[in-house]
Amino acid sequence: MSEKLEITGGEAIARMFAAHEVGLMFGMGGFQLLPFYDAARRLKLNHNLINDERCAVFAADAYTKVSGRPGVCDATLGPGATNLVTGLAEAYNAGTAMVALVGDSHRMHSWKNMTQEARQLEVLRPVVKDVLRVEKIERIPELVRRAFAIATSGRPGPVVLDVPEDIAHEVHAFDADAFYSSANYRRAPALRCRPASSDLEQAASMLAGAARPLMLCGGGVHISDAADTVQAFARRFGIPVAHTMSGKGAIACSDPLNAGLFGRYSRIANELIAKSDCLFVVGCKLGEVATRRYDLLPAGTPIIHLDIVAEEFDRTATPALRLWGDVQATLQDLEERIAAQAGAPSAAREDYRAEVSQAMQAWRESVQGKLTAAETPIGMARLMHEINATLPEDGILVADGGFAAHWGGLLFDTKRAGRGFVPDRGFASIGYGIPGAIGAAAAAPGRQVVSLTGDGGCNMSLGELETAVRMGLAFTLIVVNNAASGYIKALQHLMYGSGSYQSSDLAETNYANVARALGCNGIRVEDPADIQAALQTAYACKDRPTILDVVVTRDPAHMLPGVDSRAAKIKPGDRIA
Ligand SMILES: Cc1ncc(C[n+]2csc(CCOP(=O)(O)OP(=O)(O)O)c2C)c(N)n1
Ligand SMILES: [Mg+2]
Repeated sequence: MSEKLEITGGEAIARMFAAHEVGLMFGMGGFQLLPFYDAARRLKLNHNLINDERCAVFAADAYTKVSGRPGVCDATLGPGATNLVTGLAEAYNAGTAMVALVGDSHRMHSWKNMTQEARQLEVLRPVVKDVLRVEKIERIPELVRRAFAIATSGRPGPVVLDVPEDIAHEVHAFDADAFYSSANYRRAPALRCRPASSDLEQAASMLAGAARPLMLCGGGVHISDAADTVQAFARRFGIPVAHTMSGKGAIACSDPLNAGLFGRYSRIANELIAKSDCLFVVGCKLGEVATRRYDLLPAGTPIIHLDIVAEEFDRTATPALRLWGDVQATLQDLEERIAAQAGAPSAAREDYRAEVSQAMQAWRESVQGKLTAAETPIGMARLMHEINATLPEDGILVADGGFAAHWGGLLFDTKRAGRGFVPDRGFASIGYGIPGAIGAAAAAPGRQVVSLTGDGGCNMSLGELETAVRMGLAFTLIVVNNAASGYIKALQHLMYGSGSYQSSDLAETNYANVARALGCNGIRVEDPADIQAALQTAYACKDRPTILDVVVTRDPAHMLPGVDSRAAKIKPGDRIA
């Protein structure tokens, strides 16, 4: 008979988290989960107080995206639980593996106006992959294992583990050997599946026979940890790679086969899509931004769609062929089949490859003036150019949900394959920049983490700078200071005309001063010639965040990376406003 452990439900949860080798946890306590917190202290788990539960989820989301390990966060019942909603919706839509522990009311008193009580599971249910409620204390090991299994399998996602107060506080004699985990479920993806053999054969012949194939990569490439595979595949067969914001890094942006961002904003990719004779959509849901409101993919061009979720097929485009499988496993199989059918057809595409890298070169030359502009206020293109010039190969750029992500998606250049760009495109909430930087920096000690946020997004999560200081995390937060809810102001400018702005101005704020008051370094940058030195100072700091308050244009006619297709027609030359 196995040894018995007489412990609380809260401690059993903590022991199961330890068994899953969870790294960092973020949360805010309440009475219900106190036994879990006490066990986390005694077991020396890396648990950190966050100031807003939404930010706990954002931090866990970035942690997962950078580390590949499922993020863990927790909240108390009621307002703690409901504060999780926006973050969980992000993780759900983005396919981020995560377990969210949530306290709930004592079952002896539920629905008697218990303090903070709400129908929280009904609120959380639509924004998570699954909700597991613990009704029997002895089932804690089984249900925590189940939570990690669901979170890391198929398309990964967040799972809520709901624990009533009486379960968390009760003591039970557990079998000591109940506290184990399966190695598969400690990382995502837990398992890899492949399309049918006949579908792989057909895909191989379609790709081998195409003169101008083009890969359109989404965030699924990174969820599958498949960037190196995509890059090797593209190089072997001479297939250019365009990407969404989440898919940036599917291939190094510096690679000659990189065609850059496609969709609402694009360098050369949208033109390549128009001329392609076979589009290979890889781990991409083909949503609104990727398809420029569903008008980007030409009706007659055959599409091969590869995704782990079969329900994504035929949602916004009708593929000629559906490949239902994991990106990494499928590309590996496909590589063998194409090679077997056609040898290495990359030589036949020499002209096509040269055309793509020449088009990218021509694009660079056409925007060179913007990239190196000495104007003040500072141009966004110049700022992005300086980030590209200074961030090391293994650096990470986090981007907030506003147009920071669009500018970053369009102009940031990763120097190697992999998730070097971490935007929150699942839900595109503003307020991700600071908690995203916390999660990324905690997941990647020793790597430079830069986060690009608007002033509005910064205001939303400012309290988490205290969290970062307390944790001793070093990252660079660039506040794009335009004293405005800029994206909104720019759209108002486009749609209603100059001067027709409503509720889109922010107060002039010096974020360098704000940062210093919170114990961070703060540097205000008004002259583009000072950006590099400020970035180097920030990179050199190893024990706290450095905030660069970068003063950019207040002119709403010049805020967007291009003309937003929802508000006006895109004209040639509009790519960088
Ligand atoms: C939670 C949330 N509310 C509203 C929006 C709509 N929105 C998109 S961009 C934007 C402007 C945000 O301002 P700021 O963070 O300063 O970025 P800027 O566009 O000025 O660079 C807003 C409000 C959103 N994305 N998320
Ligand atoms: Mg702003």
